[in-house]
Amino acid sequence: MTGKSPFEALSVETLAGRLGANEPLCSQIGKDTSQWKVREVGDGNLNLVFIVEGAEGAAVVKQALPYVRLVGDSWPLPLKRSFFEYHALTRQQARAPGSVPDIYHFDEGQALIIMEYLSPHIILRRALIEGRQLPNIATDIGLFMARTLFRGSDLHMATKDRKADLALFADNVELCDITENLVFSDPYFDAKMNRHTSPQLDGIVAELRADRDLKVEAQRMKHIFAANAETLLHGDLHSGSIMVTDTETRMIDPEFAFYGPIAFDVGMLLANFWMAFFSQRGHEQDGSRDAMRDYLLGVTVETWSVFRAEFSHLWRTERTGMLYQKSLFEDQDDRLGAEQALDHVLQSIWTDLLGFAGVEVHRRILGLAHNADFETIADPDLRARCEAKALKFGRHLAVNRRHIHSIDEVNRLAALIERESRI
Ligand code: SR1
Ligand code: MG
Repeated sequence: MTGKSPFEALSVETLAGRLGANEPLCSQIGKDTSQWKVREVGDGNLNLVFIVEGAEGAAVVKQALPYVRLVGDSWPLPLKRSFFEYHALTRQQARAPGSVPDIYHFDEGQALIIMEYLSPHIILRRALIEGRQLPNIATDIGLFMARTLFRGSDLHMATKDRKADLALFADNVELCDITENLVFSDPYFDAKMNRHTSPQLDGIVAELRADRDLKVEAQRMKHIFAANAETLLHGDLHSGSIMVTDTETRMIDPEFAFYGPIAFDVGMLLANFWMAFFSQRGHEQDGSRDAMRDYLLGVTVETWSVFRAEFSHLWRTERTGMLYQKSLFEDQDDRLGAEQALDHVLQSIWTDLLGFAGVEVHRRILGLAHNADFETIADPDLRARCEAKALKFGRHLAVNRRHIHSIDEVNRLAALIERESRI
Protein backbone atom coordinates (compact mmCIF):
# COMPACT_ATOMS: atom_id res chain seq x y z
CA MET A 1 0.00 0.00 0.00
CA THR A 2 1.41 3.42 -0.93
CA GLY A 3 0.36 6.92 -0.09
CA LYS A 4 -0.83 7.27 -3.71
CA SER A 5 -3.68 4.72 -3.54
CA PRO A 6 -7.11 6.19 -2.88
CA PHE A 7 -8.03 6.18 0.80
CA GLU A 8 -9.57 2.96 2.00
CA ALA A 9 -10.40 2.12 5.59
CA LEU A 10 -8.48 -0.87 6.94
CA SER A 11 -10.24 -3.79 8.58
CA VAL A 12 -9.06 -6.72 10.68
CA GLU A 13 -9.42 -8.87 7.57
CA THR A 14 -7.58 -6.60 5.12
CA LEU A 15 -4.79 -5.18 7.27
CA ALA A 16 -2.19 -7.91 6.73
CA GLY A 17 -2.79 -7.95 2.97
CA ARG A 18 -2.50 -4.19 2.71
CA LEU A 19 0.41 -3.60 5.09
CA GLY A 20 2.28 -6.89 4.62
CA ALA A 21 4.97 -5.16 2.56
CA ASN A 22 5.30 -2.14 4.81
CA GLU A 23 8.97 -2.13 5.73
CA PRO A 24 8.81 -0.14 9.01
CA LEU A 25 5.97 -2.35 10.26
CA CYS A 26 7.65 -5.60 9.17
CA SER A 27 10.89 -4.60 10.84
CA GLN A 28 9.04 -4.19 14.13
CA ILE A 29 6.84 -7.26 14.10
CA GLY A 30 8.28 -9.65 11.48
CA LYS A 31 7.34 -10.00 7.83
CA ASP A 32 5.59 -13.38 7.93
CA THR A 33 2.02 -12.14 7.71
CA SER A 34 0.64 -15.63 8.33
CA GLN A 35 1.78 -15.07 11.92
CA TRP A 36 0.11 -11.69 12.28
CA LYS A 37 -2.78 -11.34 14.68
CA VAL A 38 -4.87 -8.21 14.23
CA ARG A 39 -7.36 -6.70 16.68
CA GLU A 40 -9.34 -3.46 16.36
CA VAL A 41 -9.36 -1.80 19.76
CA GLY A 42 -10.40 1.80 19.04
CA ASP A 43 -12.69 3.00 21.78
CA GLY A 44 -12.29 6.72 21.12
CA ASN A 45 -14.75 8.93 19.31
CA LEU A 46 -13.02 9.33 15.97
CA ASN A 47 -10.65 6.68 14.60
CA LEU A 48 -9.76 3.06 13.93
CA VAL A 49 -6.99 1.63 16.12
CA PHE A 50 -5.50 -1.79 15.41
CA ILE A 51 -3.02 -3.78 17.46
CA VAL A 52 -0.96 -5.97 15.14
CA GLU A 53 1.11 -8.76 16.70
CA GLY A 54 3.67 -10.71 14.70
CA ALA A 55 6.38 -13.27 15.40
CA GLU A 56 8.87 -10.57 16.44
CA GLY A 57 6.79 -7.94 18.16
CA ALA A 58 3.73 -5.77 18.05
CA ALA A 59 2.72 -2.32 16.77
CA VAL A 60 -0.28 -0.04 16.68
CA VAL A 61 -1.84 1.07 13.40
CA LYS A 62 -4.08 4.09 13.84
CA GLN A 63 -6.19 5.24 10.92
CA ALA A 64 -8.48 8.24 10.65
CA LEU A 65 -11.91 7.75 9.11
CA PRO A 66 -13.53 10.36 6.87
CA TYR A 67 -16.25 10.87 9.47
CA VAL A 68 -16.75 11.00 13.25
CA ARG A 69 -16.85 7.40 14.38
CA LEU A 70 -19.03 8.18 17.39
CA VAL A 71 -21.75 9.69 15.22
CA GLY A 72 -21.33 8.01 11.82
CA ASP A 73 -20.99 9.22 8.24
CA SER A 74 -23.62 11.92 8.76
CA TRP A 75 -20.76 13.92 10.34
CA PRO A 76 -17.88 14.06 7.84
CA LEU A 77 -14.44 14.86 9.24
CA PRO A 78 -11.31 15.34 7.10
CA LEU A 79 -8.58 12.74 7.06
CA LYS A 80 -5.95 15.47 7.43
CA ARG A 81 -6.32 15.23 11.22
CA SER A 82 -3.91 12.33 10.93
CA PHE A 83 -1.33 14.70 9.39
CA PHE A 84 -1.68 17.06 12.35
CA GLU A 85 -1.44 14.20 14.82
CA TYR A 86 1.74 12.94 13.19
CA HIS A 87 3.36 16.37 13.17
CA ALA A 88 2.28 17.08 16.75
CA LEU A 89 3.77 13.76 17.89
CA THR A 90 7.12 14.52 16.26
CA ARG A 91 7.23 17.92 17.96
CA GLN A 92 6.21 16.50 21.34
CA GLN A 93 8.88 13.82 21.03
CA ALA A 94 11.52 16.49 20.35
CA ARG A 95 10.31 18.82 23.12
CA ALA A 96 9.59 16.19 25.77
CA PRO A 97 11.58 13.08 24.80
CA GLY A 98 10.10 9.77 25.87
CA SER A 99 6.64 11.18 26.59
CA VAL A 100 4.84 9.90 23.47
CA PRO A 101 4.87 6.61 21.54
CA ASP A 102 7.67 6.08 19.00
CA ILE A 103 6.48 6.63 15.45
CA TYR A 104 7.49 4.04 12.82
CA HIS A 105 5.63 5.27 9.73
CA PHE A 106 3.15 7.86 8.48
CA ASP A 107 1.05 7.50 5.33
CA GLU A 108 -0.74 10.74 4.61
CA GLY A 109 -2.97 9.38 1.80
CA GLN A 110 -4.23 6.51 3.93
CA ALA A 111 -4.34 8.78 7.02
CA LEU A 112 -2.51 6.19 9.07
CA ILE A 113 0.22 6.25 11.63
CA ILE A 114 2.14 3.14 12.62
CA MET A 115 3.50 3.50 16.12
CA GLU A 116 4.81 1.81 19.21
CA TYR A 117 2.48 -0.63 20.94
CA LEU A 118 2.47 0.45 24.57
CA SER A 119 2.17 -2.62 26.76
CA PRO A 120 1.23 -3.30 29.54
CA HIS A 121 -0.02 0.30 29.59
CA ILE A 122 -3.70 1.03 30.05
CA ILE A 123 -5.68 4.22 29.59
CA LEU A 124 -5.27 6.46 32.64
CA ARG A 125 -9.02 7.07 32.87
CA ARG A 126 -9.60 3.35 33.27
CA ALA A 127 -6.95 3.11 35.99
CA LEU A 128 -8.56 5.97 37.92
CA ILE A 129 -12.01 4.39 37.64
CA GLU A 130 -10.53 1.17 39.03
CA GLY A 131 -9.15 3.15 41.96
CA ARG A 132 -5.48 2.71 41.09
CA GLN A 133 -3.07 5.24 42.56
CA LEU A 134 -0.24 5.78 40.11
CA PRO A 135 2.78 7.38 41.74
CA ASN A 136 4.34 9.14 38.75
CA ILE A 137 1.54 10.70 36.75
CA ALA A 138 1.68 14.18 38.29
CA THR A 139 5.41 14.53 37.63
CA ASP A 140 5.30 12.97 34.18
CA ILE A 141 2.32 14.98 32.95
CA GLY A 142 3.43 18.21 34.63
CA LEU A 143 6.82 17.95 32.90
CA PHE A 144 5.23 17.04 29.58
CA MET A 145 2.95 20.06 29.67
CA ALA A 146 5.63 22.53 30.76
CA ARG A 147 8.16 21.29 28.17
CA THR A 148 5.83 21.06 25.17
CA LEU A 149 3.94 24.26 25.94
CA PHE A 150 7.00 26.36 26.75
CA ARG A 151 9.17 25.03 23.93
CA GLY A 152 6.38 25.42 21.35
CA SER A 153 5.91 29.11 22.09
CA ASP A 154 7.53 32.45 21.32
CA LEU A 155 9.17 32.20 24.73
CA HIS A 156 11.54 29.66 23.24
CA MET A 157 11.28 29.23 19.47
CA ALA A 158 12.70 31.46 16.79
CA THR A 159 9.64 33.45 15.85
CA LYS A 160 10.08 32.63 12.13
CA ASP A 161 9.85 28.91 12.95
CA ARG A 162 6.91 29.41 15.30
CA LYS A 163 5.01 31.41 12.70
CA ALA A 164 5.62 28.72 10.07
CA ASP A 165 4.34 26.12 12.50
CA LEU A 166 1.38 28.28 13.42
CA ALA A 167 0.49 28.48 9.72
CA LEU A 168 0.83 24.70 9.35
CA PHE A 169 -1.47 23.87 12.24
CA ALA A 170 -3.93 26.68 11.45
CA ASP A 171 -5.44 24.32 8.90
CA ASN A 172 -6.68 21.96 11.61
CA VAL A 173 -9.94 23.90 11.31
CA GLU A 174 -12.47 21.12 11.67
CA LEU A 175 -10.99 19.72 14.88
CA CYS A 176 -10.85 23.21 16.38
CA ASP A 177 -14.47 23.63 15.33
CA ILE A 178 -15.38 20.52 17.34
CA THR A 179 -13.78 21.99 20.45
CA GLU A 180 -15.20 25.46 19.85
CA ASN A 181 -18.75 24.11 19.68
CA LEU A 182 -18.71 21.02 21.87
CA VAL A 183 -16.72 22.52 24.74
CA PHE A 184 -17.61 26.19 24.85
CA SER A 185 -21.12 26.57 23.44
CA ASP A 186 -23.24 23.41 23.19
CA PRO A 187 -23.43 22.69 26.95
CA TYR A 188 -25.11 26.06 27.49
CA PHE A 189 -28.09 25.69 25.17
CA ASP A 190 -30.30 22.94 23.85
CA ALA A 191 -27.83 21.82 21.16
CA LYS A 192 -28.90 18.91 18.97
CA MET A 193 -26.34 16.33 20.10
CA ASN A 194 -26.39 17.15 23.82
CA ARG A 195 -27.45 14.56 26.35
CA HIS A 196 -27.50 14.37 30.12
CA THR A 197 -28.72 12.07 32.87
CA SER A 198 -32.43 12.78 32.71
CA PRO A 199 -34.74 13.51 34.42
CA GLN A 200 -32.40 13.72 37.45
CA LEU A 201 -30.35 16.63 36.09
CA ASP A 202 -33.10 18.44 34.16
CA GLY A 203 -33.49 21.17 36.78
CA ILE A 204 -29.76 21.86 37.07
CA VAL A 205 -29.36 21.88 33.31
CA ALA A 206 -32.12 24.49 32.99
CA GLU A 207 -30.43 26.60 35.68
CA LEU A 208 -27.04 26.45 33.97
CA ARG A 209 -28.49 27.36 30.60
CA ALA A 210 -30.17 30.38 32.18
CA ASP A 211 -27.00 31.42 33.99
CA ARG A 212 -25.90 34.63 32.27
CA ASP A 213 -22.60 34.98 34.15
CA LEU A 214 -21.65 31.42 33.24
CA LYS A 215 -22.51 31.83 29.57
CA VAL A 216 -20.51 35.06 29.34
CA GLU A 217 -17.53 33.41 31.03
CA ALA A 218 -17.73 30.31 28.79
CA GLN A 219 -17.69 32.59 25.74
CA ARG A 220 -14.79 34.52 27.23
CA MET A 221 -12.90 31.20 27.46
CA LYS A 222 -13.86 30.43 23.85
CA HIS A 223 -12.53 33.84 22.85
CA ILE A 224 -9.21 33.15 24.57
CA PHE A 225 -9.07 29.67 23.04
CA ALA A 226 -9.66 30.99 19.52
CA ALA A 227 -7.62 34.20 19.66
CA ASN A 228 -4.60 33.40 21.82
CA ALA A 229 -2.27 31.43 19.54
CA GLU A 230 0.46 31.08 22.16
CA THR A 231 1.84 27.60 21.70
CA LEU A 232 1.35 24.23 20.04
CA LEU A 233 -1.25 22.51 22.21
CA HIS A 234 -1.95 18.82 22.50
CA GLY A 235 -5.52 20.03 22.17
CA ASP A 236 -7.31 17.08 23.80
CA LEU A 237 -5.26 16.32 26.89
CA HIS A 238 -7.63 14.36 29.10
CA SER A 239 -7.18 11.13 31.03
CA GLY A 240 -8.37 9.15 27.98
CA SER A 241 -5.37 10.52 26.03
CA ILE A 242 -2.78 9.19 28.47
CA MET A 243 -1.49 5.64 28.83
CA VAL A 244 0.09 4.43 32.03
CA THR A 245 1.76 1.66 33.94
CA ASP A 246 2.71 2.03 37.58
CA THR A 247 5.96 3.62 36.49
CA GLU A 248 5.46 5.01 32.99
CA THR A 249 3.24 7.68 31.44
CA ARG A 250 2.78 8.40 27.73
CA MET A 251 0.58 10.96 26.05
CA ILE A 252 -1.26 9.87 22.91
CA ASP A 253 -3.79 11.20 20.37
CA PRO A 254 -2.80 14.83 19.71
CA GLU A 255 -4.97 15.10 16.58
CA PHE A 256 -6.61 18.27 17.98
CA ALA A 257 -3.20 19.98 18.04
CA PHE A 258 -3.15 23.65 17.10
CA TYR A 259 -1.73 26.93 18.34
CA GLY A 260 -3.76 28.08 21.33
CA PRO A 261 -3.42 29.25 24.93
CA ILE A 262 -0.99 27.46 27.26
CA ALA A 263 -3.72 27.26 29.90
CA PHE A 264 -5.99 25.12 27.71
CA ASP A 265 -4.07 21.83 27.98
CA VAL A 266 -3.42 22.37 31.69
CA GLY A 267 -7.04 23.24 32.47
CA MET A 268 -8.48 20.31 30.49
CA LEU A 269 -6.12 17.90 32.19
CA LEU A 270 -6.83 19.12 35.72
CA ALA A 271 -10.58 19.08 35.00
CA ASN A 272 -10.31 15.39 34.26
CA PHE A 273 -8.67 14.74 37.63
CA TRP A 274 -11.42 16.69 39.35
CA MET A 275 -14.07 14.73 37.44
CA ALA A 276 -12.36 11.51 38.49
CA PHE A 277 -12.60 12.84 42.06
CA PHE A 278 -16.35 13.53 41.86
CA SER A 279 -17.03 10.19 40.18
CA GLN A 280 -15.37 8.09 42.90
CA ARG A 281 -18.59 7.95 44.94
CA GLY A 282 -20.12 6.02 42.05
CA HIS A 283 -17.38 3.39 42.13
CA GLU A 284 -17.43 2.76 45.83
CA GLN A 285 -19.41 -0.49 45.89
CA ASP A 286 -16.29 -2.55 46.69
CA GLY A 287 -15.01 -0.31 49.45
CA SER A 288 -14.30 3.24 50.42
CA ARG A 289 -12.61 5.51 47.93
CA ASP A 290 -11.56 8.07 50.58
CA ALA A 291 -7.88 7.40 49.95
CA MET A 292 -8.42 7.62 46.20
CA ARG A 293 -10.15 10.97 46.59
CA ASP A 294 -7.20 12.28 48.64
CA TYR A 295 -4.83 10.89 46.05
CA LEU A 296 -6.63 12.63 43.17
CA LEU A 297 -6.61 16.02 44.89
CA GLY A 298 -2.94 15.45 45.68
CA VAL A 299 -2.32 14.75 41.98
CA THR A 300 -3.83 18.10 41.00
CA VAL A 301 -1.58 19.91 43.51
CA GLU A 302 1.53 18.08 42.37
CA THR A 303 0.80 18.39 38.64
CA TRP A 304 0.36 22.14 38.93
CA SER A 305 3.43 22.44 41.13
CA VAL A 306 5.63 20.39 38.77
CA PHE A 307 4.29 22.35 35.80
CA ARG A 308 5.06 25.67 37.48
CA ALA A 309 8.52 24.60 38.60
CA GLU A 310 9.53 23.25 35.18
CA PHE A 311 8.01 26.18 33.33
CA SER A 312 9.96 28.53 35.64
CA HIS A 313 13.14 26.51 35.11
CA LEU A 314 12.73 26.74 31.32
CA TRP A 315 11.96 30.45 31.64
CA ARG A 316 15.30 30.96 33.37
CA THR A 317 17.36 28.67 31.16
CA GLU A 318 15.70 28.43 27.70
CA ARG A 319 14.01 31.79 27.17
CA THR A 320 15.48 32.28 23.72
CA GLY A 321 12.40 33.51 21.83
CA MET A 322 11.31 37.04 21.08
CA LEU A 323 9.10 37.41 24.16
CA TYR A 324 10.50 38.93 27.38
CA GLN A 325 13.94 38.69 25.82
CA LYS A 326 16.94 38.45 28.06
CA SER A 327 18.42 41.58 26.50
CA LEU A 328 15.78 43.56 28.41
CA PHE A 329 16.24 41.79 31.71
CA GLU A 330 19.09 39.45 32.66
CA ASP A 331 21.53 41.13 30.25
CA GLN A 332 20.89 44.41 32.05
CA ASP A 333 21.33 42.74 35.38
CA ASP A 334 17.57 42.93 35.95
CA ARG A 335 16.85 39.38 37.04
CA LEU A 336 14.03 40.69 39.18
CA GLY A 337 12.29 42.03 36.07
CA ALA A 338 12.44 38.58 34.46
CA GLU A 339 10.97 37.04 37.63
CA GLN A 340 8.24 39.66 37.74
CA ALA A 341 7.28 38.89 34.15
CA LEU A 342 7.31 35.15 34.91
CA ASP A 343 4.91 35.72 37.79
CA HIS A 344 2.56 37.61 35.49
CA VAL A 345 2.64 34.86 32.85
CA LEU A 346 2.04 32.11 35.44
CA GLN A 347 -0.76 34.11 37.03
CA SER A 348 -2.54 34.47 33.72
CA ILE A 349 -2.12 30.74 32.97
CA TRP A 350 -3.60 29.99 36.40
CA THR A 351 -6.65 32.23 35.99
CA ASP A 352 -7.39 30.90 32.51
CA LEU A 353 -6.83 27.23 33.33
CA LEU A 354 -9.60 27.46 35.92
CA GLY A 355 -12.00 28.74 33.29
CA PHE A 356 -11.02 25.99 30.84
CA ALA A 357 -11.38 23.38 33.58
CA GLY A 358 -14.87 24.62 34.47
CA VAL A 359 -16.23 24.36 30.94
CA GLU A 360 -14.52 21.00 30.34
CA VAL A 361 -16.36 19.57 33.35
CA HIS A 362 -19.67 20.89 32.00
CA ARG A 363 -19.27 19.59 28.48
CA ARG A 364 -18.42 16.04 29.66
CA ILE A 365 -21.73 15.90 31.55
CA LEU A 366 -24.02 17.98 29.33
CA GLY A 367 -22.62 17.71 25.80
CA LEU A 368 -22.08 14.99 23.21
CA ALA A 369 -18.82 13.45 24.41
CA HIS A 370 -19.22 12.14 27.94
CA ASN A 371 -16.50 10.40 29.90
CA ALA A 372 -16.37 6.92 31.33
CA ASP A 373 -15.74 8.18 34.88
CA PHE A 374 -19.44 9.05 35.12
CA GLU A 375 -20.83 6.88 32.31
CA THR A 376 -19.75 3.64 33.97
CA ILE A 377 -21.84 4.42 37.06
CA ALA A 378 -24.80 2.20 36.25
CA ASP A 379 -27.31 3.59 38.78
CA PRO A 380 -28.61 6.81 37.18
CA ASP A 381 -29.55 8.37 40.55
CA LEU A 382 -26.07 7.82 41.92
CA ARG A 383 -24.51 8.99 38.65
CA ALA A 384 -26.63 12.14 38.68
CA ARG A 385 -25.53 12.94 42.26
CA CYS A 386 -21.88 12.71 41.24
CA GLU A 387 -22.47 14.74 38.09
CA ALA A 388 -24.46 17.42 39.90
CA LYS A 389 -21.57 18.03 42.28
CA ALA A 390 -19.12 18.27 39.39
CA LEU A 391 -21.41 20.72 37.56
CA LYS A 392 -21.60 22.95 40.62
CA PHE A 393 -17.81 22.82 40.98
CA GLY A 394 -17.31 23.62 37.28
CA ARG A 395 -19.63 26.61 37.49
CA HIS A 396 -17.73 27.99 40.46
CA LEU A 397 -14.39 27.66 38.67
CA ALA A 398 -15.57 29.26 35.45
CA VAL A 399 -17.38 32.20 37.04
CA ASN A 400 -15.05 32.96 39.96
CA ARG A 401 -11.75 32.12 38.33
CA ARG A 402 -10.28 35.59 38.84
CA HIS A 403 -10.88 35.38 42.59
CA ILE A 404 -9.41 31.94 43.25
CA HIS A 405 -5.83 32.20 44.38
CA SER A 406 -4.48 28.69 44.92
CA ILE A 407 -5.02 25.08 44.03
CA ASP A 408 -5.54 24.33 47.74
CA GLU A 409 -8.48 26.71 47.65
CA VAL A 410 -9.91 24.84 44.65
CA ASN A 411 -9.45 21.50 46.35
CA ARG A 412 -11.06 22.72 49.58
CA LEU A 413 -14.06 23.69 47.48
CA ALA A 414 -14.09 20.27 45.76
CA ALA A 415 -13.99 18.51 49.14
CA LEU A 416 -16.77 20.73 50.48
CA ILE A 417 -19.04 20.09 47.50
CA GLU A 418 -18.25 16.37 47.65
CA ARG A 419 -19.41 16.19 51.26
CA GLU A 420 -22.78 17.78 50.45
CA SER A 421 -25.19 14.90 50.04
CA ARG A 422 -28.12 16.48 48.20
CA ILE A 423 -28.19 17.32 44.49
C1 SR1 B 1 -16.89 14.41 18.07
S1 SR1 B 1 -15.43 14.26 18.93
C2 SR1 B 1 -15.84 14.44 20.58
C3 SR1 B 1 -14.69 14.53 21.49
O1 SR1 B 1 -13.85 13.41 21.34
C4 SR1 B 1 -12.49 13.81 21.35
O2 SR1 B 1 -11.73 13.00 22.16
C5 SR1 B 1 -12.50 15.24 21.82
O3 SR1 B 1 -12.45 15.33 23.22
C6 SR1 B 1 -13.79 15.72 21.27
O4 SR1 B 1 -14.26 16.90 21.90
MG1 MG C 1 -8.69 11.27 21.21
